[in-house]
Amino acid sequence: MRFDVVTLFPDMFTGYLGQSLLHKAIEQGLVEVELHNLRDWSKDKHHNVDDRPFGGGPGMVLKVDTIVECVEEIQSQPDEKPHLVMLTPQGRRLDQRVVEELAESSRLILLCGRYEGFDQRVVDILDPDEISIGDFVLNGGEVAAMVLVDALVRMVPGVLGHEQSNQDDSFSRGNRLLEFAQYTRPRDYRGHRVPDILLSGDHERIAEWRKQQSLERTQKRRADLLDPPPHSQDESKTD
Ligand code: 6GU
Repeated sequence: MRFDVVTLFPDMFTGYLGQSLLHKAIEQGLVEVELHNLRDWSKDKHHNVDDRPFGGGPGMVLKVDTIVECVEEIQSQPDEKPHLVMLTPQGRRLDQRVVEELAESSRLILLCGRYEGFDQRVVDILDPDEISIGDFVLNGGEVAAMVLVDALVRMVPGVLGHEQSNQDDSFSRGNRLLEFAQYTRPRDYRGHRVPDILLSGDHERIAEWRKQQSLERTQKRRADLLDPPPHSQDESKTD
């Protein structure tokens, strides 16, 4: 899976890309991430990428020409046509279903916004898949893009090393339950003991107990997952 990330702050990604699971996936050639500094596509002598909004108002708007030309250049590479994603609070909300849908593309371009957002003509011309990671406001799309990359690389075969684990996770395909409680050694910490059943060696009863735990947790914390409203996000598709 290949990502082309368009951002004004490529350095925000380097720590994240250099660590742990993602670092390994990149080394193994399972994942490729190319960072593009939007400022490099600016044509004016001060390398400006933003300007004041027509009609007035606070903040700055990302200019249409820089972004369109940057994306067109990335799209002109001869491989498979990438799926273009724009990270914006105006987008459809990311959930595991959307992650699974996006994971079907082997190439994605991720556009990270800043300031008051993009000139509307970026959307009109490039028709990106606009994605938001939730109903709150971030300072820019970079952290949201990292969230998306993190969720997507888990879907790439070979990245996790133990494929069972992403099937078991809360929210994976068909599974809408929260995870059961996990324990490891010691068996007793300050009087907080590991439930006896987990030490019993009876795998059938353990599986039953875990299932029950998942259900109870979900009922208590996220009843909406058990009883989704009709015509919820699962049916809606915006593109
Ligand atoms: Cl993708 N961008 C920004 N700036 N804020 C957000 C977001 C994205 N998703 C939720 N809030």
